[in-house]
Amino acid sequence: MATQPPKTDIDETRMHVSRPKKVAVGVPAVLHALQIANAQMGVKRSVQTLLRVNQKDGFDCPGCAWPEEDKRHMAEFCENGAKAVAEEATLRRVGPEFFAAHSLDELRTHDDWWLGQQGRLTHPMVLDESGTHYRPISWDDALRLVADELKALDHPDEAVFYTSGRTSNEAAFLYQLLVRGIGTNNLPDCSNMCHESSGSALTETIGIGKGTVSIEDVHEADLLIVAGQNPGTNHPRMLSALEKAKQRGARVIAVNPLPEAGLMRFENPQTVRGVAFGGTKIADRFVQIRAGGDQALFQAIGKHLLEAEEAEGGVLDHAFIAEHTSGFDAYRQAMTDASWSELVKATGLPEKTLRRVGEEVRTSKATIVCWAMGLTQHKHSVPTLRDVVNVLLLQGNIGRAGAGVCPVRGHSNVQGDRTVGIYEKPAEEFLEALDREFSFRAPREHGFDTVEAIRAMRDGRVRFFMGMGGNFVSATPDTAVVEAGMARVDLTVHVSTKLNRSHVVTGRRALILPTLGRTDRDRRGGTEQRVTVEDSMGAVHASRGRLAPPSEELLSEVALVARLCGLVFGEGFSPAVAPVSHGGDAERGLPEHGAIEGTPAAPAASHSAAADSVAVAATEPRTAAAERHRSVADLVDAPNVPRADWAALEADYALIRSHIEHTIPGFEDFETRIQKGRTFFLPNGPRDSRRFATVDGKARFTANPLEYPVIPRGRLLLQTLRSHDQYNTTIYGKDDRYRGIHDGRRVVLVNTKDIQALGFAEDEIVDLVSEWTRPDGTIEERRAEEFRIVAYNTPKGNAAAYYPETNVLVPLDSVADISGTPTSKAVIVRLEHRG
Ligand SMILES: Nc1nc2c(c(=O)[nH]1)N[C@H]1C(S)=C(S)[C@@H](COP(=O)(O)OP(=O)(O)OC[C@H]3O[C@@H](n4cnc5c(=O)[nH]c(N)nc54)[C@H](O)[C@@H]3O)O[C@H]1N2
Ligand SMILES: Nc1nc2c(c(=O)[nH]1)N[C@H]1C(S)=C(S)[C@@H](COP(=O)(O)OP(=O)(O)OC[C@H]3O[C@@H](n4cnc5c(=O)[nH]c(N)nc54)[C@H](O)[C@@H]3O)O[C@H]1N2
Ligand SMILES: [Mo]
Repeated sequence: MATQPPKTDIDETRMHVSRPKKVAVGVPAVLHALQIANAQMGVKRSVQTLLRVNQKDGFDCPGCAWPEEDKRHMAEFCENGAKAVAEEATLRRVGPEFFAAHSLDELRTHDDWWLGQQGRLTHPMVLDESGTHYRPISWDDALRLVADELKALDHPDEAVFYTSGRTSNEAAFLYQLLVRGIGTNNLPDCSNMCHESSGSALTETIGIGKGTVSIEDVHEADLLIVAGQNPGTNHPRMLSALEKAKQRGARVIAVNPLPEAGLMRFENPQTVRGVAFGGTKIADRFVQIRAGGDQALFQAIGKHLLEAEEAEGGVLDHAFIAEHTSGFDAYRQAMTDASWSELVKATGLPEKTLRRVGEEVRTSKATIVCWAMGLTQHKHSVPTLRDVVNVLLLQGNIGRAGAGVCPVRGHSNVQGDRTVGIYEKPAEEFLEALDREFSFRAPREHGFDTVEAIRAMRDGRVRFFMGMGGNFVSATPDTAVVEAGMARVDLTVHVSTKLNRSHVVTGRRALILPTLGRTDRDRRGGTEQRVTVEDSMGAVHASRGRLAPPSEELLSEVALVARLCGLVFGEGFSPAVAPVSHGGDAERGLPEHGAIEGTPAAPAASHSAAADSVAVAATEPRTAAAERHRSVADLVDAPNVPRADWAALEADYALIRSHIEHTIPGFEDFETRIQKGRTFFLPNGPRDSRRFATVDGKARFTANPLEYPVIPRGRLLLQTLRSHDQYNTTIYGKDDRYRGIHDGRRVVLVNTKDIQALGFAEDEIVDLVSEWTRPDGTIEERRAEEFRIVAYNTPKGNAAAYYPETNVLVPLDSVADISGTPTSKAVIVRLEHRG
């Protein structure tokens, strides 16, 4: 199936540009959010819903993963949280009549904005082979179709199960159990495209793939470096925390190629000060770095600190370095050898500026580094983040108040999903705990991450694809390759709340399974169920939707997966059934609960084993590999399937939480600890007690060769980023207010000098052509048509355009070393005049 790229449903001819904003949020933001909310759900439902966001016993905001403040405001919502809620709580509906009226061919011509605007999905729908339209199907038949397809596979690895980070802990835990019960670890997730580089670098250097700070630490920090992140748009509530820190005297340094509005000045709509006095200046220093120059910046800081120590002493935390770290000498040597001229070239910043930043770090009593996609989506992201850790270790800035690493997560439960087992490279300890709890043997061989899954689809090695949320087709790199790969799959299944491109670019047959969202009331087994989520700082709390669901037809994600488990693994099993022999796990000595930490990479890894079994792909025992060379039908007939009372789990999610409690350390007394809207923290070795579960039990300094992008003459380095009116592939509207872009998205932001030097004109409509140099030296080209050039304040050589329109330009094989994350912030492009 050759699909055409969708036409733009936005009238780009109305596009206009104004001066970028210097202030973020404030009253206009609240009004804009309310307008969108009212249009989607009417005034009454808007008020009802928005008052419940992030309140105790309310629902967790489906916006971002930034934690709640302890004392919640009556209306603790931000503009973009409100938009996320409105998008889900909309009163618009997409039912069988919609699909009867719109053929698949027609739907394919629409973009994700138009598709999303149609409303909430209400009925399970099926697309038959060669069908022109989706038609309704009963839940029983739909789930039977999935189960039969799974049982018919020749090998479990022919199935791929994607997860996006909105899925609750309960649903995610059952889902990974379904997948491992079938016999594969093919569990790619959105994290593979997002913070995977953070997980890789942190697990290896500090022994946990998560951040080490709490919200109180942010308030107490002396210096906060916010690098590669646009919180004014993507984590607006973070601005309140930064504001609070500043009121206590903290300094903030923004490191970014773009002067993002939220980082410059922030009006807090929840305080009188914000509204009346023109807001708080957030960044005391704006470091306008060349994209990809961050490793050099952190090396420069490290070099400066070491030089200052040499000159006058008193800079380093010698006791911490001696007691808790390894590798210091090699790192010091590498920084001695680093050349200032190279660091200047890589960052595009004068040595004086680099030293000033170094001085800020030197004089800070407690430093936190926050980051997001600007640091994780580069080829050298993992070494960049190792160098971030190096700088913090020098002054003992990990595991004490007001200091630490703070990777700011994206999706509201992406971190929780990892904790409960959504990971293609699970730790042995986690699998052993699963084996024991569910009386089966989980597969040991590692599965596909997102990019590997696409390669397998492209090569015809995938027959079944299931997406638990998300929009795989639009969110992944190299859209043309993904679309062709999807078309080769026998059955594609999407569990979704809203229509998106993944429903219209499908396998030979396709299912849409509509589901409840965070805001929807979830009644099962006669009671209202709640689910749990984990925020970016490792705090777990319950979330309970309150709105009448869009249709009586909807199953929750939990119910849907529980029923699939029942169908695939056979009904009638109950926990009382005598466990089958599964290789003497008892003798192998499972880890003690509570004695170990959960990390997203190693949900149940012991101290000594975490790093080698997680950060580095462990080789699997041959016996396990041999075991896998059985068809799924064999596996299901044989006793090696997880055992649980699936119907009971569907009727009472507390039973799922009890399984989580038994398998994943840190969830003791799970049920009691989430009562009454309470939050609890998962164990975090570095933060709690400076314990580092690395290969040598120390926080590890690393010596990393300097890397940075080299931009060929006449080319630009394109970063693909989010506008203010979108949530990933969900497009709320056509404006990027803070950057001054209105009524359009097909823009490319370019430095004025580059526009001239390259022979183009402002406002000219151009094509973007990406150039990817294959390992053999030949160049591959990819094209995205019709983008308007906007002159913008970005370093020379750097450009920016929105995702997902530009995903066609990101080559599948252009991934970060070690983490495999697509390099969405570093695409070499040239501009081309049109005809
Ligand atoms: N409203 C809203 N909220 C969201 C999302 C959304 O789409 N909309 N998405 C959610 C998700 S899944 C995620 S992961 C987060 C994403 O949150 P962000 O990471 O803030 O998202 P991006 O738009 O990708 O912005 C990347 C930022 O990094 C900067 N940058 C790019 N390259 C470099 C570089 O090389 N160095 C430095 N120092 N900076 C660089 C860009 O200029 C930009 O400011 O937000 C989450 N929250
Ligand atoms: N070029 C480029 N590509 C990128 C990025 C980039 O910066 N540049 N960023 C990457 C990042 S950080 C991420 S996280 C990924 C995001 O990738 P995804 O998570 O796959 O994409 P989303 O757009 O967040 O998914 C939106 C869809 O999720 C469904 N949905 C929403 N809520 C729910 C729910 O509660 N349950 C279920 N079952 N479905 C729901 C809706 O149907 C909606 O259409 O994209 C990545 N891709
Ligand atoms: Mo993300």
